[in-house]
Amino acid sequence: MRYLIAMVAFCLPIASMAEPLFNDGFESGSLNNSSNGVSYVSSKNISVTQEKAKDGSYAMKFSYPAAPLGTDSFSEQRVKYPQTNELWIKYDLYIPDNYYHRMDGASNNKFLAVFKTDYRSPGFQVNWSLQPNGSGGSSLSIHRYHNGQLQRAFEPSGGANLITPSDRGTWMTIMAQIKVPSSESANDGVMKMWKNGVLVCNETALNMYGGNGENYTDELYILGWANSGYTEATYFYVDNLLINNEPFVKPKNPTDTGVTE
Ligand SMILES: [Ca+2]
Repeated sequence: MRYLIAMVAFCLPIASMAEPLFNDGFESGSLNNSSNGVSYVSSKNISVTQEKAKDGSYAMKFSYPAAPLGTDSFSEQRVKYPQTNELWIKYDLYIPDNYYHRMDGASNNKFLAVFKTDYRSPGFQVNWSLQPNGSGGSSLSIHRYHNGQLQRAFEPSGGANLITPSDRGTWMTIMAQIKVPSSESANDGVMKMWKNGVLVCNETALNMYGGNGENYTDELYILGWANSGYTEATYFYVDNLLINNEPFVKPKNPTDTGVTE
């Protein structure tokens, strides 16, 4: 009997692949891809290029022009999607071989923002930012609003070394889960992030209520404003962008996290 159970378990699929709402490897050579109500809506210093790709021939390029000390740089891609309380995003990110996060006054740089369209307050709005670590690399920090009030930013446990010298000139896989809190008084908002399958942010008790009628998300942007600016022109690439409103791999039972990396 035990043997039979083992055989049955062996034959069952470990996990079923959920077809995501959106899956773009940029092989069309453009940002015209759209599916299930997900599409690109605003680009700043963005192109689709064959200069680098994680897979295939094309990837999305983020171009930050060189900026003298005291000035900022900007490159950002926005994506809109149907209104949801929970968002999953996954992408491969190429860290430039000349990546150097300088300290220059306000030096926090946007990394990934998730919000309710029109990016105002009140309205659901959270982001992960990068803080300079003093040696050219970057740590993570969490920013969020609760009912229109900006909350104290902090570094999540595990987020100290998101980008290190050894990441320069390499691809990393970023995955994130964002879940809005269930009510104004509930501290159950979720912001999780994985780098190469390792949790670098595991916040599951956040107050980040969007406001009455505003407690959902329907837009995000990747990278964005760099308050530090970059001394040299700095180019990131993104490939294999996946967006969904549930885990990318459905768990085989409710106790699994749905994360198999
Ligand atoms: Ca590609």
